[in-house]
Amino acid sequence: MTKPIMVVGHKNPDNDSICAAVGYAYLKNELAKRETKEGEKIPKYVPVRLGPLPPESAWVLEQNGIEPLDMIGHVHARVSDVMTENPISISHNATIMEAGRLLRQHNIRALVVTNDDSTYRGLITTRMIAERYVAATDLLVDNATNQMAVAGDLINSLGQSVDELTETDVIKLHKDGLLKEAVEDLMASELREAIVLDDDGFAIGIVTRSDVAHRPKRKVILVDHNERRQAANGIDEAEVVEIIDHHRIADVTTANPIKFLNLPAGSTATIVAMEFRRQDVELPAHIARVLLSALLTDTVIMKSPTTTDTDREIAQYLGEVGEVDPVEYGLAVFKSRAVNGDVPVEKLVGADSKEFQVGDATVLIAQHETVDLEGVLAREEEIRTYMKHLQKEHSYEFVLLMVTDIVAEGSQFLCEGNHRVVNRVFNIDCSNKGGTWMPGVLSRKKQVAAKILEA
Ligand SMILES: [Mn+2]
Repeated sequence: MTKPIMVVGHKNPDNDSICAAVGYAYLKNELAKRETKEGEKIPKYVPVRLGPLPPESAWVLEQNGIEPLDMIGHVHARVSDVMTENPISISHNATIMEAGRLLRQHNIRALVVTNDDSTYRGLITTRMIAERYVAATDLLVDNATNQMAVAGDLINSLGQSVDELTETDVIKLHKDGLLKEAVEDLMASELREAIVLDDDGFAIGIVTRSDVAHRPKRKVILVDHNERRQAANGIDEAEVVEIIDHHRIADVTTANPIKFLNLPAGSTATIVAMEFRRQDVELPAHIARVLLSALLTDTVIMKSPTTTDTDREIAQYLGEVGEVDPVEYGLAVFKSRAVNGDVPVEKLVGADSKEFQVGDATVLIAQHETVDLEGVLAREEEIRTYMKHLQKEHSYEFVLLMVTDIVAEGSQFLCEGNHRVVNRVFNIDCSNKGGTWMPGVLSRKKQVAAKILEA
């Protein structure tokens, strides 16, 4: 079975990472249907996420009748990527003859032995049966007349119960387990097979040494990032087959040339929408609205200086196809974010936070967009305590939080840790109680991170 290709945004997903993944997976599935030759298997593209769904994304997906994306913990190869599903089984009460017949019939080397309630009990393999037969020669000793005794023993063995030969000391795996670890265990064991059990103790798969001889890689398409530290764990072991992004070119590497589409647009969703037009794929209204929502959150309803003419043109196009007014739709999307007072501080600071490497140091720049700046600042003490905790726990040089007021069009800077660089770059003292108001600063990427990285 060919495994689906995952379309995934960055860690700590924002609305663009979610919606660009949804939109691009839709586009790729349409293209796959168009381009796959008859008789060939159509590849499947599945949007996934690396963290909690932002509240506005949950709202957008629900409004447009799209199932929430599955969350994945990593892209390392898993046991389920190589296992043979639904292994052939035999009751522990069956005879060796019946086991032999099943093994021949299915041309396999191992059978799952089951208990009376069909749960897994052990394995019986061709090798165990062969060893049993070889053992019959023990009766030979030095007297030729004993050959009859050997033949008799062999005949008896056919009626012997499977139970007597069942190996119960078998490596047990979980389908979501890391393949790398399974391989190590399997190579160190005497048996050539390992069994995959579900939570109820039923055998759902079997993994043999030959299954793991060539390590399969999981295929992924990255959207809205091309930086390893923002990518799924295990990205170095996966096969990145495409990248669609609007961030600076960073450090994800590939073994082969790939489609790497990077444009200085306001959102990845903008680029995805352009791809629908370029490839001449019909854009349904609900996908248009999903993409529009991401364009609008990433560009703060086109107020952010990252907004390009292309974004404005695409927003209008998506509004027409999606039958909504872009600005009104944007306000509805922002309104769907939880009210400030309800947001736990971990989310307020952490939901949209990104790590950056500045020389030898790692810094964290977080952003919280709001329509109620006062409400957020009323929680300053709680927020700063949490920022200090984050800074210590991850040894960040500093943690900077931009509380962005999208109506007033500016950001309040709060900083913890060694914020010398922030002070110097912006000519402020951001450790002051209440923080520092930065009028016109809306974009973390262009107006904050870029300046700090250049400093
Ligand atoms: Mn983005």
